[in-house]
Amino acid sequence: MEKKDLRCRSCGSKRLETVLDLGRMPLADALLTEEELDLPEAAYPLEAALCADCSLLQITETVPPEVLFCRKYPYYSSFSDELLRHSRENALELIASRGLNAKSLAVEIASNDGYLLKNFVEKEIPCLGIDPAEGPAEAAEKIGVPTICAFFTAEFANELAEMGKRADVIIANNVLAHVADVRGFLAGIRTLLREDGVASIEAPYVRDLIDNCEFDTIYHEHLCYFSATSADRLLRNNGLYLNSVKRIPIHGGSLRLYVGKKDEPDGAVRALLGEERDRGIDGMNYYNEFAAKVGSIKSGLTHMLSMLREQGCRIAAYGAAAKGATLINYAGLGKDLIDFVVDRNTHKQGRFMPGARIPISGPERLLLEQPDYCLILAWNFAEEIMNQQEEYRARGGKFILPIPEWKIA
Ligand code: JHZ
Repeated sequence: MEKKDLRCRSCGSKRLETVLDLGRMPLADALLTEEELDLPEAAYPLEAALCADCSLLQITETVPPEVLFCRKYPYYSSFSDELLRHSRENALELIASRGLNAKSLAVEIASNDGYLLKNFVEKEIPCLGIDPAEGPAEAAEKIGVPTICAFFTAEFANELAEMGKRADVIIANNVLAHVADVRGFLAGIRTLLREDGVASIEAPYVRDLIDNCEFDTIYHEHLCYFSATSADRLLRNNGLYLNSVKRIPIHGGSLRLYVGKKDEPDGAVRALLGEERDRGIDGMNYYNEFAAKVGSIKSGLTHMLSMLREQGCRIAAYGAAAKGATLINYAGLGKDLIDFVVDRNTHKQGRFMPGARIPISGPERLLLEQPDYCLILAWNFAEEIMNQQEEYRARGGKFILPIPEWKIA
């Protein structure tokens, strides 16, 4: 059904069809302080819709970016060893393949706490991070990663270009999908990128989202959910080209898009576009069963946790992740079912999950209290988490994975 006044974020079409409606949800990273527990909490509609013209899956609500990403943004990339490893490989591959040296410039948009650019600093390759979140940007500066605390926009790119800056490589991981003015963002990349430069862009892959029912990765920060097809169309319409692509496992399955100013697609791009065409990823049929599957994850999970509770079990959760906020709030998992959440990120500890208001502690609490079960909300890092928590398991603790359907790990 056509949605009044709503237009596709990529192509401007009005033909948006609802794929999943999660109702009103709090902001996933708006972790509460103790004082805020007495105050009302904002909630916004969270609905994903498919564009019948360019096939981009997107949410319909746009929360102002200043509300989402600036003050008190609690996400710091460096708390996952796996992400650090992944990012180092990303950096080293770009350095080698592009022959970067002391005369080059690498720019990262959404550079967070310097988790990736520190590899360029180590190799003495000039780099610049850009990130609007004050805390993470300060942390990056502290470890020697030059960082400007700002949103990356077309205007901002013009200012950098006027200062004589041109990038050989632009890295934009987990940010394209977050940007409301996506066309301005891409115009900025065009301005800043050298003629023969490459932009390396990572974004969660909509195919993994649908096939593995990763519905909890839908939250207000994530405006778009890309396929190679929808990304290719968006880029082309903005004077940039998808020239190579990789499927990568990070964050439950992502795409790494290699983008340039000339139209030179390689075999990997042609193959993936072909696969997506064969699967019908640009049509509503691909998304038809998704909402029903999400509904059954919700009922299965709440039923199982309620049964455990009735048996007198203590249940905790691991990972105060943004996706965790979607999962617990959509499934209605409150303090009555989950006693506490643990997270290594010290900026999240002492705060409370939005909506459900479950307290967040350091991971040591698992061994101190030894709950019978621990639901892994950051399931994308399940292996890393379970390896760290061998002692909890050795003492009889059990991990539960919530998706694509709950299982005891
Ligand atoms: P994590 C993030 O989403 C951030 P989130 C952002 N919203 C985005 O776009 C996506 O990624 C792609 C903790 N942890 O990264 C750290 C431990 O405590 O899966 C994090 O708080 N111990 C911008 O927030 C959380 O879990 C560990 O051993 O959904 C993981 O959050 C590990 C590995 C992680 O994503």
